[in-house]
Amino acid sequence: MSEENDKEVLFEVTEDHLDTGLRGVPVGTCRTSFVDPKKGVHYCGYPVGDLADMDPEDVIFLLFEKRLPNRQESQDFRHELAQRAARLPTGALRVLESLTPSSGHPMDWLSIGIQALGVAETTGDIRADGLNLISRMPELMATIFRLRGGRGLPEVASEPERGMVENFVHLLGMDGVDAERMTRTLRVFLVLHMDHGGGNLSTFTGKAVASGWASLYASISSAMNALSGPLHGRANQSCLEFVQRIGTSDEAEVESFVRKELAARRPIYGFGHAVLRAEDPRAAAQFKLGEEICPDDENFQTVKTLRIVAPRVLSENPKISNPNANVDIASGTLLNAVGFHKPDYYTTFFGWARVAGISAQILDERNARGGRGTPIYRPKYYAADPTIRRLE
Ligand code: AMX
Repeated sequence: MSEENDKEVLFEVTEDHLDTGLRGVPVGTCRTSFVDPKKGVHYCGYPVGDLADMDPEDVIFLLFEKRLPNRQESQDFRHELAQRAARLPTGALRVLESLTPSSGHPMDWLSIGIQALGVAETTGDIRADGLNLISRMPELMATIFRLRGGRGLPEVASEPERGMVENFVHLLGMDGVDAERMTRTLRVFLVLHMDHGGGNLSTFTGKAVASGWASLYASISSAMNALSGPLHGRANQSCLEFVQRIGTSDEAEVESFVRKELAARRPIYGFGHAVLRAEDPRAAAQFKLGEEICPDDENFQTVKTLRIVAPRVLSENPKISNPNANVDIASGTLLNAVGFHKPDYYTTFFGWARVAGISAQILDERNARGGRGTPIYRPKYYAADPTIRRLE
């Protein structure tokens, strides 16, 4: 405790913290989730691994209400989401249809789609806007997948009462896939990716934009742009590409590949983390799911070997704070195994999941200070020239 004001000193900011992307500098509190460096992310106190097999709708309820629903509440909430899932407004569809199918990254489409929905549907009530957007995501996602693939708008009517993931798979209308396996994989993927504390770039960006009282849609669209970067959400796309380049599950060959990549100063995708200091429980949950849905898949065999080999090799470098598997190690492999063969779409699933967590966090910040909301974000920047700094 400092003697002056009886407040606990959480962190001493020194000059070394400047220009480090706010690394580790505390800036707020988060009610939806926290990340324990050893045990990973917890949603409202629940370790994420314990939630992995739950209905995504129940986990969304948890993030908004800070408790799990009982059976009746669960049914009511699913019904509420289904009611909110009116057909996408024509204006938003026209915006997406006007884009050239093969152009841009799918994350650009997602961000544009959310912004276009906001043009048509913003009410200004953050809770209602958040739940409306969450409920429209299955159709928005399926529309983006289909239009980009040159397959036109969904050919079947939206059936939101099926459940969010079930409706997405239904609207996607992909031939030759096992819809049950696809649904199972996406349900777990969504739950595992919904939230990760307040300071990750996309969440922080969404909340920063929202703090100026921008609309929920504008804030989430901004968050999706933040997520689209290769150092952030787009790493899950790189991971599968990396695994496919390895092309073997032989331990000695995988080790030799890892050593060559490190010698060439390239990252070992799927390993390391800015905050976690042990294997990410979200990685463990996906390995468990892989054993269930695709135990013989070649890429899955490779990531299983990588999980053994890479931490051993990365540990040789004392600079690497966490040599263990992160969330991205197996997600691309699983998505590919159930029929999503284009890695550039993987980050949109991450984005879909995060819409829930970021919306819930924006709502919490808007309700803070007795309803006045968290003040507009305004961190301090010093002049780069230290002589001017001294004059301040
Ligand atoms: N492969 C190669 N080098 C690695 C590494 C890895 N998996 N993990 C860490 N390092 C290197 C860093 O690049 C850094 O090198 P530098 O000093 O030359 O800049 C050094 O080890 C120390 O890094 P760190 O403090 O342990 O981690 P960080 O916070 O700087 O970086 C991360 C974290 C995730 C960017 C890094 O571990 C990495 O690049 N991993 C591979 C890419 C990946 O899987 N990304 C997905 C992360 C999960 C997510 O957020 N989606």
